[in-house]
Amino acid sequence: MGSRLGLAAGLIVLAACGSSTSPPGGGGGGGGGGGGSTGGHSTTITVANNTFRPTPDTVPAGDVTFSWASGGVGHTVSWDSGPGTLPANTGTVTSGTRVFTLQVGTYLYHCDIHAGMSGQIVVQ
Ligand SMILES: [Cu+2]
Repeated sequence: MGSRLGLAAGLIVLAACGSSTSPPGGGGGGGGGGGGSTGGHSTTITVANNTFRPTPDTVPAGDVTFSWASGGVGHTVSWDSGPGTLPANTGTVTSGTRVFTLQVGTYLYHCDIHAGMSGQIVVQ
């Protein structure tokens, strides 16, 4: 009997845990809102140490912002392939943002400094 009560209590705890869904992510850019601008496509890709996030990423055609969050460590965004004329490479950047206007297609890019630091953007 006692064990049966214990089991029931355990189930209740489990259910309580499962129902508390914490929102993923957080942090990051402040969402726009207001103004109701149509077609204001904007996506931010974070350049951290040895990784681009998120990658691969699927975005609407338009501006994509790369935001450096690497603590002053330099990284580049160097384009490997994509539709049309590729955007200019950034050279070494340590902070701030760079904005690229991308057209529909798949872009591949990498960091010149760190082997294996690469990314993909699918523009739809
Ligand atoms: Cu890098």
